[in-house]
Amino acid sequence: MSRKAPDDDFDDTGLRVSRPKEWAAGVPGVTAALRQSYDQMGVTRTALTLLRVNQKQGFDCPGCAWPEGDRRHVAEFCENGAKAVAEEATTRRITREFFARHTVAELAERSDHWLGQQGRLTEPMLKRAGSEHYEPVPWDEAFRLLASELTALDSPDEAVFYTSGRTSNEAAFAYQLFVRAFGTNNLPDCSNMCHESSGSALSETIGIGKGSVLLEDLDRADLIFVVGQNPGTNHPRMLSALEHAKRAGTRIIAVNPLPEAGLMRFKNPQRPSGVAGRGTPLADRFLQIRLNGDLALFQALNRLLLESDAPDTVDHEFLDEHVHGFEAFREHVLGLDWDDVLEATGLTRGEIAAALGDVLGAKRIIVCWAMGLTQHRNSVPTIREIVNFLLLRGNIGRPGAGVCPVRGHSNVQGDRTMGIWEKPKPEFLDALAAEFGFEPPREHGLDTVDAIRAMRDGRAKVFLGMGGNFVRATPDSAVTEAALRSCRLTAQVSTKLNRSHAVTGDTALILPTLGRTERDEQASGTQFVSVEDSMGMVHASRGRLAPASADLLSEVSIVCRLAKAALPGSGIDWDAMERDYDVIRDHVSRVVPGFARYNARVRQKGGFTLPHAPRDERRFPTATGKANMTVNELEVLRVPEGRLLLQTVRSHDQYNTTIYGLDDRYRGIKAGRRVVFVNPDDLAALGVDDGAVVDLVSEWSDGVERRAPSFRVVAYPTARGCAAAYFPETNVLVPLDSTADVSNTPTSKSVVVRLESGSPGGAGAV
Ligand SMILES: Nc1nc2c(c(=O)[nH]1)N[C@H]1C(S)=C(S)[C@@H](COP(=O)(O)OP(=O)(O)OC[C@H]3O[C@@H](n4cnc5c(=O)[nH]c(N)nc54)[C@H](O)[C@@H]3O)O[C@H]1N2
Ligand SMILES: Nc1nc2c(c(=O)[nH]1)N[C@H]1C(S)=C(S)[C@@H](COP(=O)(O)OP(=O)(O)OC[C@H]3O[C@@H](n4cnc5c(=O)[nH]c(N)nc54)[C@H](O)[C@@H]3O)O[C@H]1N2
Ligand SMILES: [Mo]
Repeated sequence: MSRKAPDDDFDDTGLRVSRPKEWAAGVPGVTAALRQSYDQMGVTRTALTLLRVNQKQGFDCPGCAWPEGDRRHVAEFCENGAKAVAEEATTRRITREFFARHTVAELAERSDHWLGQQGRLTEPMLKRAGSEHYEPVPWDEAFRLLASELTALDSPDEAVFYTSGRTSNEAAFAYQLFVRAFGTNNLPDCSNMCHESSGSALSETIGIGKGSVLLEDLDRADLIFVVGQNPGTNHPRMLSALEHAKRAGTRIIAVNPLPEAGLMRFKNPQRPSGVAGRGTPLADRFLQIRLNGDLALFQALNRLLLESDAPDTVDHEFLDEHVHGFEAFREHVLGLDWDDVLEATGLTRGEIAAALGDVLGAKRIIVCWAMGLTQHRNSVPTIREIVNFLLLRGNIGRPGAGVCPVRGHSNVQGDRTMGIWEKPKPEFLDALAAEFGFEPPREHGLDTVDAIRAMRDGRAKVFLGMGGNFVRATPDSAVTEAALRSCRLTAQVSTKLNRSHAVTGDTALILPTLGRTERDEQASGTQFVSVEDSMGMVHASRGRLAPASADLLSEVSIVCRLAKAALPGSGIDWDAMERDYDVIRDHVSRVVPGFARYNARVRQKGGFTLPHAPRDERRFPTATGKANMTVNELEVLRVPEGRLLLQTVRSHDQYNTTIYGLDDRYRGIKAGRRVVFVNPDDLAALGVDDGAVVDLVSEWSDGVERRAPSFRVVAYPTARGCAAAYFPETNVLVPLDSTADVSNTPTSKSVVVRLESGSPGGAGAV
């Protein structure tokens, strides 16, 4: 099944490949960001806007969820944060004439890059059933239409309410309240594709699905593992924190199939030495692991720790007092097969022994991770094994130690805290019921993968997206697109145009909204919103720019007005919430634990930190009342002869499905995205030349052929047997049913592929 990909994705006539970089940031980083910002917003607006990023009276950077801490520089932004801001604060506009010029079908043929470059959406638009164009629609009519489609459903469970992680706490709380008052828990979110595996593993083992370290802990750690993460591109401000920690004496081990530039050396653009010198080497040790090898690595370290006769390798006092399941874990790990470990990791015993040396020399250890760990079938067991590793030496619940899942979207963690979750806890629903006087649905709702299945099978008929780009972020693009197209109505609350506006149900709505950078005026005055970062810090975000158009509504307004139209008798005062966001925060303070006096505390300098029982008091609110050690079976992921294990990653010039540009500077790619990185020895073994053009064909047990045509092969120092290519172009290769055990996250980092020679249609294995 070959699918024509959108036009200029294929236009890689200018594609140039050069040697990958060995360091990140520094002057090229800053100039690249400023060039992009000038292009999008002009010089004055650039200066005014970037000076407000992450400042105490400014707005929260929409780039990532890394915390700000107290070390804010005058210009606390990074290259990629600046690009995210420029993308939103652009002066380009999409008007009704644009939609009159382009049919919806034509927009569906355009690339993600082209769609994003058209500018900000400016007024609500409607595509009527049978029509080929979007046309302007007044807000009231849009809400009436959406409300009437929702209330006409046979059951509230036939509607799907998606959320992406840029939504503020205030909007998220109001949104989930509306959805539950409407009568369903169908609240899938981007987290289902992102850190769901972390949440699942951590809730079971330590009793809370969030990381247990604060920024200052990084400086206190003796050893930090950075596993399955590319911070140079995706969390650049984390590099400053790592550099700071290194100067305080911390060692760093990077675990990754790719020698990512940011993990190797860092030139801090905010210090003179970073501009001129060679920068700071970051990783003291680089373990070039095979994709999916991390469970084996940490299990091997655990076995070596248990067998070591060095003094105090295991913290028995901590285990006795706080941990359940040590004996079963011990027995299992001692039976670990070394051949399996070496095959799964691709590492030597010597490399693992050397890492053990670092571990034994460290009293305090932090493990950081991101998508390299969460998007595999065995992600939950892998993260559970990391928890075992930390518990063994008492490394949770004391300074300088702990788990650090590094979140993606800037408020993805806050959205969950506010109740955006298809599996809400009974205590949360009880509190909601008490506060608002209605009985919320108790049955769990659909997550992202199950929502696609439900739409595909006709069990869900209306889709509303609160931000994000559902069609493009999800796996199995052909299946997902068909699922969306079979809906009666699809509606998107968005700042920018994307493919989810072009792959629609019979009727479609675009509901344009304010971004983080913009002033939010309501009847009671100028509003601010709040967000929670990756480390559980909550703080205010104030937009200052004039809105991109006078006809935009805030996300809160959109939710409240829709709720009024759809639920006229709900008895909930939506007007009060819209008028003054303090009213929403007062509700939150009574419903969500940790938010007492929300309005007062969010106005304090720097905001406030949410409680975290394991971190604050070594208390583990799990089913056993203790931290749980677990038994995790190691199953080596064996790839058939002649096949490679493909991971789908981000380039340096994209934000998820938003493509800023066609370069991936650190990996040496210019002016093209259809590239596949393969180890030169694998190319030799497969008989494929560097620079050849191949189709990527994924192999999965359902026998369906999934093909991504025309990728240029780039010989690259990735681990043997592994390949990498960019998403979303490769989402077509990820089978919908290939998901992580327990968390149901698509396995975007382990897709078995073969390379076939030739371009679209491809012929013959090479
Ligand atoms: N500029 C920018 N910033 C972003 C984003 C963006 O797109 N652009 N996206 C945001 C979001 S939503 C998220 S979730 C984060 C994502 O942040 P990352 O997780 O850093 O993003 P990926 O590009 O998916 O990179 C995955 C990394 O894990 C490695 N890896 C893959 N598989 C394995 C494995 O099996 N084992 C190990 N040890 N390593 C592995 C890859 O080589 C790569 O370095 O970034 C956030 N920040
Ligand atoms: N193959 C593969 N697939 C993946 C991944 C992968 O690594 N590999 N990563 C997964 C991950 S980690 C994630 S988080 C998901 C991301 O999935 P999503 O969050 O759904 O996707 P984004 O690309 O971040 O969404 C971009 C759109 O959000 C809208 N937007 C931006 N800012 C705002 C705002 O302030 N308000 C509103 N209402 N809209 C806004 C814009 O219209 C923009 O086009 O993708 C997942 N998909
Ligand atoms: Mo993410």
